[in-house]
Amino acid sequence: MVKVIVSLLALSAASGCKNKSDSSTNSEGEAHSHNGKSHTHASQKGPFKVTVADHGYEPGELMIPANQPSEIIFTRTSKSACGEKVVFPDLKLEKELPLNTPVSVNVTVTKDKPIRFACGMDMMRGSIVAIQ
Ligand SMILES: [Cu+2]
Repeated sequence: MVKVIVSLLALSAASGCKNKSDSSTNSEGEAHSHNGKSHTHASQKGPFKVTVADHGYEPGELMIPANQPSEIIFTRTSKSACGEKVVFPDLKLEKELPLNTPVSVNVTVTKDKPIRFACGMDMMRGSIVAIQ
């Protein structure tokens, strides 16, 4: 239980960090730079979406930028009870996914360590991997 609380605090800190970087760049929301080099396309910015469909997670492998907090929005469109919960074993995090209701999760992925997720029964599985 303590670990779950710690994870939630970490998520809050992550979103706070995102807000801080937004204000420090003082951009219009389009420009994006790391170390002065602009290289990230608009399509690589969050939020990123995962649909929980009858056949599983779509996409099953989600590519997001490495080393920065990103918002992932899960929406369950399948009426099957299988997808009612999404579990992130690496993050010690679980989220309930009400039908057709977007649920957001903030994660930071590193290149060497994809973040796995699965349904509550560990039947459907997906992962979040880092792109450059
Ligand atoms: Cu399941």
